[in-house]
Order: sequence, then C-alpha cells, then structure tokens
Amino acid sequence: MDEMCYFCPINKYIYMVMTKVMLSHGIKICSYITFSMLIICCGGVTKKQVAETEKAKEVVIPAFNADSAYSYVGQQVAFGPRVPGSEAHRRCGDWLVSVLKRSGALVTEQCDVVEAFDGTSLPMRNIIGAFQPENRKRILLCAHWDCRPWADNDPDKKNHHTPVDGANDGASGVGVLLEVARQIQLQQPALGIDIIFFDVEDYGVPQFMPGIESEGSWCLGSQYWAHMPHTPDYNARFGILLDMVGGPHATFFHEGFSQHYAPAIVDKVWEKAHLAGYGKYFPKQAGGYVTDDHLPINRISRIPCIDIIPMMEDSELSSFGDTWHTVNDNMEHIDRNTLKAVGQTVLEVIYSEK
Ligand code: AHN
Ligand code: ZN
Repeated sequence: MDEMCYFCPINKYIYMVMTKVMLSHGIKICSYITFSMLIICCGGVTKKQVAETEKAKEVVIPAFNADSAYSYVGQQVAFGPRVPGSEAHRRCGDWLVSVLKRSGALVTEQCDVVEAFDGTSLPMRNIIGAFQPENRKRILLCAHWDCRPWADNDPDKKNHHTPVDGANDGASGVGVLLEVARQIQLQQPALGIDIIFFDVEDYGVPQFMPGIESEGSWCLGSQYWAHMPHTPDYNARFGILLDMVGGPHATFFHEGFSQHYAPAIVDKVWEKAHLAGYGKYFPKQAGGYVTDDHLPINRISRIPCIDIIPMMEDSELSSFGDTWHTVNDNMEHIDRNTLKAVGQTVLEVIYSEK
C-alpha cells in the first residue's frame, strides 16, 4: 500500500464520478482495480514523493564566497580613500550603485548636503538596494561606505591628517554585503532584504581636537536615514550592521547597545555563528558600547539592530584592532577567513528566517 495514492483530490474526484457512472450502468466494479487505473491515469502522488517535495522545500543555505568578498573590498580601496566630497567617493558611489543593480536590487539613493561638527558641508549619499521590494517581511543589512579623512589614531603624528584607505573601516562590511547581494540574486531568501550603505559615518571629531562634543558628530548618514527613511513607514523585523569585519583573528563580542536594544537578535546571530563553526570569532560574552550606525536605527527607527564590530583584547593601539584610524588600515590587513566567518553567519541568519 505504500505506493498507493496518498494525497490527490483529483484522484478522489474522478474515482467518485467514475463509480457513479459505472454503477448507473450496472457495472460491478472492483474498487482496487479502479483505484490502480486512476493512479496510472492521473499520476498518483506517493508518500515517498511528498517526502521528497518537502525535502526540496527545505532551504539550502548558500556558501559565502570569501574570495568574491575580498575582491569587492579591494575594488573599493582601489578608488582611493572614499572621503565625502572627493572624486574617489563619487566614483566609488557610482560603482556601488551599479554592482547592487547588477545583483537585481531596486536601488534608491538619498543625496543631500549635511553639516559636519566643524561646519564643513559634505555631500552625503546613502545607497539602498532592496530585494523583493513588495515583500512586507524584511531584514535590514547595513555598513558604512565612507572613509575617515584623518588617520588620527596613527602612532606617527605625521599621519594624523592623512585619510585612511578604510579597507577594514568601511570597505570590509560593504564587501561582505555585496557578496551577500550576489548570493541573493542566485537564490532568494523567504524575506525581502534591504542592503543600506550609509555615508558620512566616519567624520566624527578627531582626537587632535579634544574638548569638542563628539557623540553626535558620527553616523550622519544613518541619522539622516532614520529621520527620513527611503520608503515612508519603513520597517524591518531586525537589522544587522557590519563594521570592521575583515581584520585578522577578529573577535566579535556582544556590543553593549546591541545587547540593550536587540538581545534576541544578538542571541540568534551568535547562535548561528557557533552552529556554522565560527564560535571562535563570536564569543558569547559582553563587550563595550560603541556609537555606531545601529544607534539611530534602534533609537529613531525603532528597529532592533545589532552591530557586529570587533573588540580586540590584546591590541595596543585600539580595542577595534591595531589598524583602526591609522594609515595601516589597508588591504595587507584584510583576512579572508574573517570575511567568511561574518558573511556565512549573515547568510545562515537571513536564509533561516521564515
Ligand atoms: C566612536 O569611536 C565613538 N565610534 C566608532 C564608530 C566607528 C568609527 N566605526 C568605524 N569608525
Ligand atoms: Zn572609523
């Protein structure tokens, strides 16, 4: 009986009609023979076939390609430091738009002029790629794409006014998300995904200008977006911010504001990282609080958003790692293994969501 018709309303309907017809013609029927005939006629669905269909519906989580992500990081760095207002910034922005479009995203740009802490007018360009824009269930993924104009944490004072390459601080998060976009094009997850590249994150008050109020000087692009989202009443189930996700041997502790505003998302993401074999990168332990693009998203947009940001215990120059805001934040210090750990974790999270 295992190969017997198990679930087929059409079979049942034809069986009833035929039985009626046959009876009305005075034909004595053998139901088993009729049933068998029907299975052959209309293609009976067996238990085995149903099980196979169910299995096929199970999502296969794509493999994140770290070489592809690494190449996306390198291509940004090759434009030169993407400092707001520079030619490199303009050209890299155009390139980001074209790569997102090529991945099948609906791209929206938010362009405006914002004022830095020192009164400088900066051209701001937030770049947003939406996948399945009609889907009401959404996840927000984000990173900043601008570069810091000053290597003000460099051990050599002579470098403090040199802009950084931003291979890790900027390009790494964007590179991982461009690879996520490429994977989404190959296989859509169940939810719509928004990838936002925030501008003017890193124009915060430099260390060589102490005494100026610093807190509100960072994250100008995400503050702008949170007050004026690209679609009115924008909402997402949760958000994930990637910041400096390409350093060697990075350790991503639970960032304080993420734990405060979005503890369930922290648990979800760290659990996926551990299941995927990247527990070493994602210790399930509390870390410090960081003013970053997830803050306006939590506080103004009221979308629970976490920050995946490194906290290095034995770094000498900065808890974000030894290249942070130095001229050494270049391609020499980008590690494909870290890009893989973060990128694969993001894919595990977004493809598991129903
Ligand atoms: C502060 O240093 C206050 N926030 C760090 C945010 C940041 C800078 N992320 C990357 N660069
Ligand atoms: Zn920075």
